[in-house]
Amino acid sequence: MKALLLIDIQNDFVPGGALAVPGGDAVIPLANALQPRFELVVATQDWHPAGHGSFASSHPGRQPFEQTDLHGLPQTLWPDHCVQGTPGADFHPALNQHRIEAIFRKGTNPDLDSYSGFFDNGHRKSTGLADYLRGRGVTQVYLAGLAADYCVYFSAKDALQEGFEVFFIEEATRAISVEGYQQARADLEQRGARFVAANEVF
Ligand code: VGL
Ligand code: ZN
Repeated sequence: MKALLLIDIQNDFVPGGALAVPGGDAVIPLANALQPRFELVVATQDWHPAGHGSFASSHPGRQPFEQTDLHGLPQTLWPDHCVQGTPGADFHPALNQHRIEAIFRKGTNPDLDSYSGFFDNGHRKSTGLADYLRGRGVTQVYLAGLAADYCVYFSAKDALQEGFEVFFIEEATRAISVEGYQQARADLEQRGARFVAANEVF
């Protein structure tokens, strides 16, 4: 059984949003077209409290995209984004949500960031996504969404580690940084993820 995982297709990650991924809105028509091909569609949602530790604004004198240490973990500082209950945290209005059966929210702990839909960045706490998928009989996980080099990448890595077969639908993702994505892709290929074109899924 295969599941489609829609990662963080939220207003703040598309052009005009607080942490816009270049071309991020281009993933939406494909994400919609892919959904009917799957028996199970699940979404993740970046869902930070105001003042989250990953926000540059929480660190006086620091700027977005600088590196820091957050309670012992390396952390990129981001513009304030996906604050719980704000329009930026909503799914993009063009995303078809009718077939999404479950939504896993992440990044809720103010002291810890969470790129993956499965675990926080310290791998301390599970979101329950892996058990949910196993409970539904899923063995193959297909990934689409934003951003290819952060939340999609870390979700793919954890999915592999959790024993799922992983299919990365490259055209249905966009990256914050092209170089970052090249590294992410090489790492995922080496770990056994498969990169597939959308028309291989249809
Ligand atoms: C993301 C940076 C910070 C993502 C989330 O969804 O890729 N990136 N928070
Ligand atoms: Zn975030």
